[in-house]
Amino acid sequence: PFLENVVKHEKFLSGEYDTSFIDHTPELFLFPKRKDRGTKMLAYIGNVTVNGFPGIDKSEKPDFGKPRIPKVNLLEEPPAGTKQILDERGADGLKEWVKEQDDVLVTDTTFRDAHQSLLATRVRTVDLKNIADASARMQNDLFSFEMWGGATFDVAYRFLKEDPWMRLLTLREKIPNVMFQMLLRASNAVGYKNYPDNVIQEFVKRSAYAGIDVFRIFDSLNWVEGMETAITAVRDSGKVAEAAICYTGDILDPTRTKYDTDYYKSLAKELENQGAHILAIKDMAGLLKPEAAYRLISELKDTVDLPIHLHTHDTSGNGIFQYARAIEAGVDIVDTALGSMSGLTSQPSASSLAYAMKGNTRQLKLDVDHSETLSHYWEDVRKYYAPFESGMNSPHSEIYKHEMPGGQYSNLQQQAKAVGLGARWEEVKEMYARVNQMFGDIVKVTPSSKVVGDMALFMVQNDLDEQSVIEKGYSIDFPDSVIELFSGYLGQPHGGFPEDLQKVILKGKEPITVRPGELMEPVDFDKLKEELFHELGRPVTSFDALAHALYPKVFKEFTDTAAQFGDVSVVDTPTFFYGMKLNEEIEVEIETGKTLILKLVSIGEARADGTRVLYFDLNGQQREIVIKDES
Ligand code: 3PY
Ligand code: ZN
Repeated sequence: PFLENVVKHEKFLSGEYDTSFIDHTPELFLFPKRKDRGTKMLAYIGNVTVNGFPGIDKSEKPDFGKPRIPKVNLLEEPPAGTKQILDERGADGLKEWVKEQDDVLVTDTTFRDAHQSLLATRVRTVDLKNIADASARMQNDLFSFEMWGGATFDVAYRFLKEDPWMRLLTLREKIPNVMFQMLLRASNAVGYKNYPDNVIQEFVKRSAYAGIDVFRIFDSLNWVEGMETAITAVRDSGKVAEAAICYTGDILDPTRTKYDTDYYKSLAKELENQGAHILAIKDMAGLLKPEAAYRLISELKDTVDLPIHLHTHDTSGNGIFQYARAIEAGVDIVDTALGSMSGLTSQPSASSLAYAMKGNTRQLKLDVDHSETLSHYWEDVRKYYAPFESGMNSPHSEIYKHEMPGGQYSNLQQQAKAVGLGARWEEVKEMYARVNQMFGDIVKVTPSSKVVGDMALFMVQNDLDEQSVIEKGYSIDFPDSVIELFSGYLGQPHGGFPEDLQKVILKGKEPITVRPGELMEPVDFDKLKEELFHELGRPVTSFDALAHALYPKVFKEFTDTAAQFGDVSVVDTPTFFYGMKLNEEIEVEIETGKTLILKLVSIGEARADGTRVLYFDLNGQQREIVIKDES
């Protein structure tokens, strides 16, 4: 436990320690109460075996077989890649290097947006870790792995009961050669509301330190003022500030004048002036039609002197066509996913795009054979997450009408099910488009998209339409997120809020028009750590304090689960979701070199008090675990 405390200590992790570290760090001698990790693990497994996993219909554990992990030589270091270029030349040097490339560079989103968009963000660290050695060696020519941020942070704590910082540290250790990229929601960090400036600064500093190289920063209303703090913090940390324009509307439609090419050009110029190293076009819903991509990228190339990184979602099925036209127009970097995790609400397939570009002057910087081999692993692993699939199995051109971000589709569908609207999903989607118009046609991306989604669910549930919202508005208790948006707490939309709607939502309260961060008290991190230290009875890292500052309730629930069940991130995914079958034997590596061998021997009858006794073999010794049967 002492060594564990040392390696987990933030001074040790940050490299800010010297020979007096041990003498001056008394908390290193604070050992957690002697916990029996084996018993806690059995309690977790016993509980899922008897009661199932939330959100998954309880069923016998399917037989998934072993996923295909390509063999690589671990004795050989992964070949040098973009991470080394960044470390040697700095962010400006990296930017120049990108500009010099003739090939189209590729970001692989399999570790983040692909599963956020296809599998409700549920992919667990253990499944990323198991393929990381191979990915480092077989995808060494990527521009970056997008592997963190967006919804992954919150979902890790909330649903997977694992620590996202550990995900970052674990993958960084295994993939030292390719840049790591995250999605940062500017002043909303990885949350759904604005935070005080010092939370954003601290978050960027710690993420950079823990392994993030490229920060894609966007504001959910394209409000540049809301992006300044984050861009500056990234620049100060020496990392790559990739400032994003969120694409909405349709520049090809002369009747949709609100978001025209000039609007995007002036945004791009502002972001360049803010100090962006790279400009991202974030087509979060996949609305950028191929010809629009060609025109937009061509115009932006003439407007700014920055590399351009294009991100889309393939919901309409037009993703490859879009990228091909963008490549002709000179785009520098595109986002793709490995074949088996691509398409539909996810990114276009890397290998399909590479084949589609054969014979063109510009080629993708990508090893197609390696991508295909790695795709087999994800084909196998994706099956574990089948209960979180959205059910969409063909391209949906209706996306051009409802404009729902790919990353939101499967998540909002889960939300709809949770409030009993699963069967009315078609109505919810249609209402989503109507709410957008009601809100004045806003940019829809987290968190503004979540507000539109919340309002759509609310209106379907309460049988409301545009007219009744205005007429009965004063007596309606609007969802909190809607009140926050219209109060100005997510920033200012292009063109302002519709006034009549704002009045009924705010019911006399004055909205703000300044940057919300200006009005918020900074978080006192030292005090917070001290409080958490007493509450949790264990050493508290800056990572913990940040998680608490972002989502106090979710973090508290996470620490409660960890106290009850230990670190559940180490258990394999089928067991995590389904528990164990009778007489099944599994192995769980609870730390490097320390493995538990578990067998479920029998499950007792339910007793009068509603409990059951489960008998396990744990490393050859019999253990009894009492589980409350919730059925
Ligand atoms: C996120 O913010 O999580 C997104 O993926 C937005 O597209
Ligand atoms: Zn996306």
